Amino acid sequence: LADDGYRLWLKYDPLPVSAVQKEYTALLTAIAPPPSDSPVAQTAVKELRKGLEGLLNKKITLQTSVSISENGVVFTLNPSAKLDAEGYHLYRKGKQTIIEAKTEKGLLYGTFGLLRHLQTLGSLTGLDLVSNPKIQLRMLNHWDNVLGTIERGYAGSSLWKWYELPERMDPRYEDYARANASIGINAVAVNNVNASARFMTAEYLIKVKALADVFRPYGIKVFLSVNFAAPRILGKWETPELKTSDPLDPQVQQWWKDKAKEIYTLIPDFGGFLVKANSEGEPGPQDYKRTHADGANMLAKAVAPQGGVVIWRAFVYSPNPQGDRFKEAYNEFKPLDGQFDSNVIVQVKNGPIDFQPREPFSPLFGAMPKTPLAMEFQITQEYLGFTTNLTFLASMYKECLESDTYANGKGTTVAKVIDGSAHQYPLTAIAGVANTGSDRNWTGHFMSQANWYSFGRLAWDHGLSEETLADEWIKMTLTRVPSAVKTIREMLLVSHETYVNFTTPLGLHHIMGQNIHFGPEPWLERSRRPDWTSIYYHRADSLGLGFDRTASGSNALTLYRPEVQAQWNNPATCPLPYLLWFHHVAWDTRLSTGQTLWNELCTRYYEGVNGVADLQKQWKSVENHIDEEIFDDVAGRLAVQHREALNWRDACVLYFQTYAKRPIPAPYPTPE
Ligand code: GCW
Repeated sequence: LADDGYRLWLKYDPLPVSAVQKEYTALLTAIAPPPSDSPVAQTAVKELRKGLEGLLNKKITLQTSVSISENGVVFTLNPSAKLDAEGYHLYRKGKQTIIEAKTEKGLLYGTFGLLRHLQTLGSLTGLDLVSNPKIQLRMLNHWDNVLGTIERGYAGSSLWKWYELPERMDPRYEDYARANASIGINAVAVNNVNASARFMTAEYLIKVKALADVFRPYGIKVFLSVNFAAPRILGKWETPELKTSDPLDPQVQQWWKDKAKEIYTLIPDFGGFLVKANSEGEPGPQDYKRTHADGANMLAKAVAPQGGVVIWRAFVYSPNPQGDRFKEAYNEFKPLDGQFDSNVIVQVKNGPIDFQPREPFSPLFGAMPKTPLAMEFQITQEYLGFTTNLTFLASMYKECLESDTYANGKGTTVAKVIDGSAHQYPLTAIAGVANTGSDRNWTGHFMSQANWYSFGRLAWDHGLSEETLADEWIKMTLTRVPSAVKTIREMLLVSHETYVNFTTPLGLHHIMGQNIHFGPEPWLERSRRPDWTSIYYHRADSLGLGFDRTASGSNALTLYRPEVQAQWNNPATCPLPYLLWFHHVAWDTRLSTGQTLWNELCTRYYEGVNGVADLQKQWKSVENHIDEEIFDDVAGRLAVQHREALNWRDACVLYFQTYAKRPIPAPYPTPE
């Protein structure tokens, strides 16, 4: 049967006969469930049995116990184990294979850990694997709307069928929860941050409760994005009528407290609120001359009695032709450090602008020691080629997480900021904007499943390398033939840089098509706002290219620690990936590659396209090892990507040439 991609990495087809497969078959014969009837523990048992029966192609019995001299898997709930609450320890004792954890959730993650070990053909001999999550809240943010559309979603429509809920429960809700649990995701915000106030109505809350009930046995908490003006919008229908959403108004505060109570009655483990306020036209506390802290703290007080948290986004920027959007979030949030209630987390996008193919890390990381900062990555490929481009994002996530903020001196990486170790944050969180949708294979581009997978795994352990993540995903999802694994791994690892090369090389950014954020539009000069044009960002002129963010320009570089500034503020030594982020460079300046800026720019665009052709060749070479349906799907999308890459290259090279007035260097052909 052809594989339609629905099962993601949870494929439990029988393992081919091999030494390890024989080892598994001999050792894993029965399961002794944990002494707990919690739904999460039951999920763990159900998943382990399903996985083993599939992979080993035999019945696995459940036994009340498996003794030390019997082959089998034993779940051990040990509250005094030296593990974090959700961590696990997999090891062998006599003939037993043990999944040990302090909590039922730990057992669930341990189960998926063991299955992953088998799916990637790890040996059971000497098995001794301890794993603890480095970040507490590992979240997906869905930008899903009431009408079933998804903002910046490209894989079909929303998974949530609001009009059917709560009476009809699509079985897919549970499949979704399984997939998330298997990679350690434990929280989801189900609706768009550009939030409809409807999600706060009784009509919708029972729908959300129905989803929460499906997710709970998989260890997943539900959050809701809120419209800050909900009291005013919905208060119109209440008596007495509420005419404001001012966070300092006692009636508004009471409205939110009552709302929180209503939600917690339905969903006792409700996670809390996610808020986009005073950003891109959304309402917020500034509408009433209050600060982000006033707004966040008001909501925080509403959910505090039930242990909820408020995740307040820092994605803010106002139109200022003289200013630099790069600095806006920093300027608005940095002064508020220390003013937020203890159950508020501020969620910051990885870069200072907006999920561009490549951005330096946001200067807020390391700058707010008294406020827990969460990372927001995009998994959906808004600026990364939608579902027609193979772009493995683990490389991009790692580049950001491993960037050094120097906040406490050398080695204070972004990862250490968000995992709480740098500033001892009591709360830690990381969010990925989901790339899932109603497409049969969940993510549109089959290979984009790897981005969902890698996000979850990195949220659990940011120390995992992109090579490891690629390997795991390929073996669990596509093939275990070593030569094919190697080729596909190489494809994944180079894919992000390839995409950057044919779209925004050398630190260019925000030159994409304006409305749908697809394809090139570097020539865009006019828009409703200056910072929604392209020329604002690339600043091409007869002299050169790039945004000067040094002291002679916007001076945004000073938002970083001196050590970071020292790396980036000299155009001669600034790493090339960030060059045009920080410097306006003359066309004839010689770069560290030995080429002039103009020639290097052309080279990157042309080599980017050649890189896509290489991906096509590599994919063709593994054809015999890949399911036919998946092979054809990816091959087709790579061909589309090649066409799109040519379009990017020709559009950008010809456009920038009108300023550079220099020939395209040999051996590259001039576009027609
Ligand atoms: O990247 C931009 C998107 C908007 C999005 C916004 C945000 C949800 O183009 O669609 O709105 O970011 O993150 O709030």
